Amino acid sequence: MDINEILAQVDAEIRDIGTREGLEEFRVKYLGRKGIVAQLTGSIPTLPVEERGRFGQQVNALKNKLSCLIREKEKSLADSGTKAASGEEDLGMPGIAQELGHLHPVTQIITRICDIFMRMGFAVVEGPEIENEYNNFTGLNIPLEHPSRDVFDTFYLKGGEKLLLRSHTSPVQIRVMQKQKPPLAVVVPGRVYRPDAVDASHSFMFHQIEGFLVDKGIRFSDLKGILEAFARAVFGEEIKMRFRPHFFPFTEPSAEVDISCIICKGKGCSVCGRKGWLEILGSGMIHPNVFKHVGIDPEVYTGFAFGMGVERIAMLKYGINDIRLFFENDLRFLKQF
Ligand code: 2U9
Repeated sequence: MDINEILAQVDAEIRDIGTREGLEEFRVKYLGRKGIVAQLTGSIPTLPVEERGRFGQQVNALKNKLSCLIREKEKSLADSGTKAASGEEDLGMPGIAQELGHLHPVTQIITRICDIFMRMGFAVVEGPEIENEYNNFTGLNIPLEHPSRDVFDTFYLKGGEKLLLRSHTSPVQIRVMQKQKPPLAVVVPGRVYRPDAVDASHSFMFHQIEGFLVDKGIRFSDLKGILEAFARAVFGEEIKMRFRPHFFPFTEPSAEVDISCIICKGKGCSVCGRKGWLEILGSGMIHPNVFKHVGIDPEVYTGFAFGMGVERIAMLKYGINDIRLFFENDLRFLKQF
């Protein structure tokens, strides 16, 4: 076996190897116990004495060269394996998917509730969050020194004109009634502001949906029918409803509306505070003074109005116990809707 031929042949042979298994075969062929290098070494004693030294050096050189080639090949095979694993060169790997977002749960509920009322013939109207005192208070039969102003207290803006952040969406109803004459059926979604300390059930900003319907001959029974259809669409056909007398300055008579507890079906549990009922909204017949403020004759027209907190509806529907979750932008919460 000519050692120079072998030296020339190993370069070409190792270049064509593409797998670890192939490299191992190559190693065994040359450096194995019965491999070519072992055979060459074993042939040394058969050579004439004067050739043995030079031949032995050549065998050693071959051995070193093979070890070097094998080490380099091992490294290059490992590198290409890592690249494939990291996706750098694996063209068959799927791309990195862009995560799809979705609407905020409060926006989803607003859309759903507005849809329910639109199907019953209501229009959806929005209005400004910065309001004047007349639209937020006086026009709604909440006079300047009246104690009921406290309930609807809000944040005031600096400046000469008394501007404020609306504490309910009712000013939009005033704006609508000033511009348009009955018959009117409108729902108003939007942000409202109250100077409340933040806790599990209070926030200085939350969302309301208020609605009103004005025409000749509108009665409390119309209010009951519309609200019952609404509550059944949101909470299910099997719920019961009750109207409790209440006071609001802008409606008379007024009522708070409860549904039978969606958890215990009215038997009493920790969610409904053992009462069996959950308060979902406030309502009533629009006060004659409100009609007078907007130039609608209360002797000719009557109407009902209602209002609800959107976060409260969402909390009841989905069993959420802390309003702050809606505003913290924690994706672990938001992704559930
Ligand atoms: C006009 C006339 C009457 C809107 C109404 C309520 C009752 C009510 C609260 C529910 C929970 C607000 O979010 S909440 O704190 N709202 O109870 N709102 S009647 O009555 C109106 C509105 C506009 C012109």
